[in-house]
Amino acid sequence: MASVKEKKKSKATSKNEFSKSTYITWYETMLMMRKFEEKAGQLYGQQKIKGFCHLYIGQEACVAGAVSALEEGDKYITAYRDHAHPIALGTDPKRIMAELFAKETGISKGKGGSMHIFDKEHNFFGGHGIVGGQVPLGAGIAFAEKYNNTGKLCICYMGDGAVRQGAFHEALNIAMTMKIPVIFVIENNGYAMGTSVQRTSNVTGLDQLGAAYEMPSESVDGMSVIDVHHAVARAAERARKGDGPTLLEFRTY
Ligand SMILES: Cc1ncc(C[n+]2csc(CCOP(=O)(O)OP(=O)(O)O)c2C)c(N)n1
Ligand SMILES: [Mg+2]
Repeated sequence: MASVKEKKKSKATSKNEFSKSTYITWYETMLMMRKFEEKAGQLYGQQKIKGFCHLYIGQEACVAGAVSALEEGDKYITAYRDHAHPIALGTDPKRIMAELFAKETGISKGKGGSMHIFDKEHNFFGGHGIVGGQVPLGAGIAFAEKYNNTGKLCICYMGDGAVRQGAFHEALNIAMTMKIPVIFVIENNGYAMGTSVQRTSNVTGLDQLGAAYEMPSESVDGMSVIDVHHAVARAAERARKGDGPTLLEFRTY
């Protein structure tokens, strides 16, 4: 299976207009993610995969639509729900599966397991088990791109649980102040383990959290690969122009 990146030949000409190959690539990539996760879930249930194993079933469009909207060389970082991102970026799924089995042939040499998939060659910087831990790291990676004048950006994913961490707010503040080329993506799947978004804050529309920093923010249908693509493309354009970060809430499940 070719990655979204390899097959990305045509750009959107206008809203909701994509080439046949883009639709097919989205479909193939999301299907590969789904099949990979179904198999991982089955093997975890059989206790053949040890440790933790967080699946991405249902959230596939959040990654597929972003990869198609970004450029080669842009960086990706996420939390522990991290099997799908490298699949879309072109990592051999066999090396991800080998990692789940703690094999030396795994993409993190078998030392990381499910929560710590890394593939620098494909611009994937993990795979982080500490909720919110990757948010300042994502801002830092993006800062390096700005400092080195590469024209590239970093897209930093997190769950809805991460936005209640102080590090999230610190990262947003410094990123907006320094106009760092980072796209913060909150995958709002309604729950942080068993705790619903409503139980953790008075503010449940998570795109509103950008307002304190005057950060451009949008709430997006994360179940629509097309909406995700357009939102990420808009954010990327801002980042590359030097206008700094964007906060995107992807509503997903
Ligand atoms: C700092 C920290 N506190 C607590 C935990 C335990 N923990 C693991 S997953 C999780 C919930 C995170 O939910 P969310 O960010 O919404 O991600 P989702 O699993 O929904 O993708 C928590 C609290 C942790 N890993 N790190
Ligand atoms: Mg969540």
